[in-house]
This record gives sequence, C-alpha cells and structure tokens, in this order.
Amino acid sequence: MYQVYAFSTPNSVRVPIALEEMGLPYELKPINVRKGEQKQPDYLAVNPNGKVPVLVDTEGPDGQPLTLSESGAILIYLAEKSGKLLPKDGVYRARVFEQMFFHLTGIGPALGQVGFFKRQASEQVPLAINRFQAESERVFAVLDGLLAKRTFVAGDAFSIADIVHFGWLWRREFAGIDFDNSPNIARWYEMIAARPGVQAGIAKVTALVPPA
Ligand SMILES: N[C@@H](CCC(=O)N[C@@H](CS)C(=O)NCC(=O)O)C(=O)O
Repeated sequence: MYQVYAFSTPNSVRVPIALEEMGLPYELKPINVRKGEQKQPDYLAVNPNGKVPVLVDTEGPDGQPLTLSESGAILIYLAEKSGKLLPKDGVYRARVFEQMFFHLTGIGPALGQVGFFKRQASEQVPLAINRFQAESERVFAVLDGLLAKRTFVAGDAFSIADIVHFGWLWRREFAGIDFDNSPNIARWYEMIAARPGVQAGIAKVTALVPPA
C-alpha cells in the first residue's frame, strides 16, 4: 500500500499522477502548506526537510516500510518497482534522467523563485523578479525547442520525465508565466493534460484544498 503526503502543489501532484498512470492504489494524506502543517513536529518526523510530497511504501524493499521524500526520487522508485514509465537501460533512459534533472534543477527553481518574488515577497525586488523572469523565459525556450523535435520530453513515449515537467507547468500561473511564446510546450501540455491518469491525479490533489 502506498501513502502520499501531499497538497495541491506543483511538486506534490507528480506523485498521484505517477501512481494513477502506473495503476497503483494509494491513500492521500493532506498536508496544508498554506497553514504551515509541513513545519509541524509530527510532519517533520516524516520529512525533516518540511516539504511535500512524501511517499510511504508500507511494503518497501525486503518487505520493510520505506519513507521517501523528493518527487524525482519518488518517481524513479515507483517506476523501477512497477517497471513502468522508465526504460531499464539505453539512450532513452538517459534522456529521461536528463529531462528530470533539467526540470528539477532548472525550470522548477526558476518558476518557484519568480512566483515568490512576484506574489509572496514582503517587498518588491525588481532585480530578483527580472533575473528569475528572464531565467524562466530562457528555460521555457529551451524546452520549447526540444518539443519541436520530440513528441514527449524524452523521446517517443510518455515517461516519468513528462510527469516531472508537468507539475510546475500545471502551476505556471503562480509564476506568472504563460505559453504565448511556447507553441510546442502548449501542444505537449494539452496532450499530457488530456490523459485520464493525469486528470485523476490532479482531481485528487485539488480536492485536498479546504473550501475558502
Ligand atoms: N525538491 C522537492 C521540493 C518540494 C517542495 O518545495 N515542496 C513545496 C510544495 S510544491 C513545499 O512543501 N513548500 C512548503 C515549504 O517549503 O515550506 C521535491 O521535488 O519534492
């Protein structure tokens, strides 16, 4: 059985999407990051880094429970355990990791920072907004160029790399970034968003947000 600590966030949504796409049953445990629940002692005992998502596999390696943080690591673990959405070897596997790291060290941080400085910072810092806006636009152009040549981000088939990219692109409004100059990302996004597993994962994390 899988348990997922999550909220309606770009990094969280990847895990239920992956579980839906792999056909694995799971239980969601809401952690309301807007209320700071991720920094409470009971949750810090689960993830000392105080962030969502976290996966608990009650039947992990050697039959022992496994608690795992970091959405990229979680998706690799699930892909290897299920044998789905990640090739066992070869160029395509290397491309999946290339795209995952490109997103997790490049696109995600750029969008997170520009969103923070535009929407949440206690003071306006034009230098920071301009820097992270430019970086977001730059990495979007890189991804758009790649998707001009590929159907999916790592090649011809849907993989966990598509799920990693999807999380933040689903939440691009927070960063104030759109697809107006990214026609190939827009084409890819519509294709991924139409998948039933992706829609089910989104619906489940969205339902974790209490009514205002
Ligand atoms: N590198 C981590 C990032 C996790 C992360 O930043 N999660 C955000 C939500 S998308 C969070 O928990 N934010 C609350 C906080 O930082 O206090 C991953 O990919 O899982």
